[in-house]
Amino acid sequence: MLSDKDRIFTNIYGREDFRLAGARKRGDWDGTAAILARGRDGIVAEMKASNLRGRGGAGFPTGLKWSFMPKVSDGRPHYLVINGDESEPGTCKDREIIRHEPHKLIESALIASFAMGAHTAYIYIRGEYYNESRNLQVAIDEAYEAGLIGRNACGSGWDFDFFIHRGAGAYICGEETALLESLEGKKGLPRMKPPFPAAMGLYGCPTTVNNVESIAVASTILRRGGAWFSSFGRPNNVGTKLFAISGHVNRPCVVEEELGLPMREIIERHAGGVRGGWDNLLAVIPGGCSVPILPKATCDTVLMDFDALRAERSGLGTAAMIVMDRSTDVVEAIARFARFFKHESCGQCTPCREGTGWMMRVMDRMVKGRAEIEEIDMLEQVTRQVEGHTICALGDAAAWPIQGLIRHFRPVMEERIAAYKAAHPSGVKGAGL
Ligand code: L3W
Ligand code: SF4
Repeated sequence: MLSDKDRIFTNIYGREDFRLAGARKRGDWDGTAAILARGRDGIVAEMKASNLRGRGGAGFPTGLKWSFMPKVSDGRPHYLVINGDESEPGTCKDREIIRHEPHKLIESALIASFAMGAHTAYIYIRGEYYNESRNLQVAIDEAYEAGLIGRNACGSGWDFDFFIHRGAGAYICGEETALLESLEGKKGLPRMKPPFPAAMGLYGCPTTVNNVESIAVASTILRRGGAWFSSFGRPNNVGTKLFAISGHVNRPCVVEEELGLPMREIIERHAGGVRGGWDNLLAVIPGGCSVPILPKATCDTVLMDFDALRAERSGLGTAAMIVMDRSTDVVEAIARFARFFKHESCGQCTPCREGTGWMMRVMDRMVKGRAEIEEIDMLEQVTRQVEGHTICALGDAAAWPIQGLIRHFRPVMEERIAAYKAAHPSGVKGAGL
């Protein structure tokens, strides 16, 4: 359990002023020049020592990612790009940072950019986050006015500019290379990797793309030390983390906790427990709609971190916990995700473009039970054909929730098919794709 003194985002609920005066009271912009004076290598070393893993879904070590940026400039500018596209269903944590803690984000962006030799940072914000981007712009303007960013930021001798770019509503633009394309003014189509953005990113220049939360914790890590941050959680799964808890709980919320706590404890302590009590729980999707669902039996004991959830064949993802009680039609819930991924596929690669449509149509029939039992295995096989065979992770993300459904709720699907057959003894009507 995290105590208040160890919370990084002390204004996450917006109870205090988000502007510069309020931020300074909370400790932001305190000694920033001294942090910059530690030099690029010193900052990157501290971030590595913190063992922070990316908070956007993939969990890639942040300090290591920063170290990939070229040390010596070949004349191309370097860029930091902050991913605030936050479109993963269930995920609403970055929004709270942008609107209530914008100075923490701007200060951290300065430090991160300096550490990677970048004079410019862009934040790509989900288009619907209009009020959030307005708060952030207020904070950016204040920071320029106070000399904290801009020419000779914080008196450090480093020039630093920070720009907001608002997205236009495509989920795929949260994928880092699609985001870069969109930022360049093009259609948000993911690029093949490698080359990774550190070698060839925005406008073909060395770029680091980090999630909002990954960046926003940096100033506190640099102030309090990598060892402090890594003292929370378990080895390889350290630090504090924002969890977004939604669905059938008594008090949906975003809360900062340490990694590695039992899922049940987080839900009961912070979200007021499951509606109707823990025994009324059916399942939880622990990391946004891209990761496989977990049944109650697993939720009883599983820990909320990268490795524990991976061991259960799910994932931490964005740590957005979607809680479903026993009133949930779990087949319909996963079918809705299938519709979402079909809608959001950019259509660039065949397994995803065709596979998401195929999965959606079969899932729609599964909801009604209008299918053959053998089609459950066929559906599973289709997910395997999509997974790992696409340019970006959207294909995987479309496949995994269905795999989780079949793994844990196959009897529900079979019962539904049997019920439909019983109600339609003359045969399954309208089967087919
Ligand atoms: C240099 C190497 N850089 C990897 C970098 C790479 C990227 C990061 C992670 O997907 C996941 C996805 C969603 N040299 C490198 C290297 N990198 N190897 O490390 O890369 P990767 O490919 O493992 O993941 P990704 O493509 O960034 C992200 C999942 O997150 N997700 C949802 C995301 C939604 C949101 C949101 O709404 N905020 O984040 C949930 O699970 O499915 O698996 O930077 O360049 N050798
Ligand atoms: Fe586009 Fe899907 Fe291919 Fe990603 S996996 S590039 S979203 S078609």
